[in-house]
Amino acid sequence: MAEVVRSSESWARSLPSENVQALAQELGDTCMDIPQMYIRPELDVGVKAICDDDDDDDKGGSDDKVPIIDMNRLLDPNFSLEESAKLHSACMNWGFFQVVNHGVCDEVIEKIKVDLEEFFKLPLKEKEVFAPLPEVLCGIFKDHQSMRMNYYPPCPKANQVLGINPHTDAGGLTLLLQVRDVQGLQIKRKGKWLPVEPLEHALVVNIGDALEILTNGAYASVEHRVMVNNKKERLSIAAYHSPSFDKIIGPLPELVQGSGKEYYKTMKYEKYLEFQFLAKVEGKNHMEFMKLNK
Ligand SMILES: O=C(O)CCC(=O)C(=O)O
Repeated sequence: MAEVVRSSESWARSLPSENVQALAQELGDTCMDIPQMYIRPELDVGVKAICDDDDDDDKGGSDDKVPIIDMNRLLDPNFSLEESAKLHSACMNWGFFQVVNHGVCDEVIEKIKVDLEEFFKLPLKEKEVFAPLPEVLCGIFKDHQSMRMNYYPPCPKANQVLGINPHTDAGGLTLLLQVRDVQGLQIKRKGKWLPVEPLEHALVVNIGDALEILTNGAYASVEHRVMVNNKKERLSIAAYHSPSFDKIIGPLPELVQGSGKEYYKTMKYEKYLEFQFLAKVEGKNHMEFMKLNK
């Protein structure tokens, strides 16, 4: 149930919700008549809604925390080996990590957050002006960087709706800024959904399908979804770094050497996106067609 302002393809499929912010305002605090398309009955079973007044009981121990990578340590000769190993392990075993001391100064991060909040306060008509941007941006962003701004309204029936369905990102790397201290992003780990706690000034990074394919499966693109909060609105901004459409993606020969096996097909990224787009959105199922059973 996210309102999404995107600058490129909508591979992280959210529900068709062009003006969910307006809808939420219309429904008011009680949200009694949430349209059926937003209700996910399966969520009622065994999934806890994210409540603003939750205590910390559910946050899990340090084993259940998404790894934090410190760029200062990565660049410091005294610590770089240790931190690189941590990064490598995060990419292999988690597919997600949070980066701190990344070099983007706090003022810039704060400004982005304020701008995003201001943006979502604009009347719908003004926001819509940004809708035709995709084509324009596609031409400009030759290397296929794209951006998406997400708005998740609060919903008292938070255990019945999803902000974004379980999915993986199609591209290489995604960088995400969680605006405000509102938890919502969850990753699938060992069969369970694990929250990615917002960390001040940190950027969340995750591996996309293209990188999993290029690394012959060494690095994993991990299923994630977004829950809405029962009281607070949540905002996020994601920057996707993806191959150009005409680039060929397949296991890199250097990375195949070790196992001697290619675990994924090789094809144009554009073709991959076509398959991905047509596949039924169910977490990571769409990757099956890319796998080679050797
Ligand atoms: O809003 C978030 O935290 C995550 C958004 C997301 O998964 C996406 O844009 O692909």
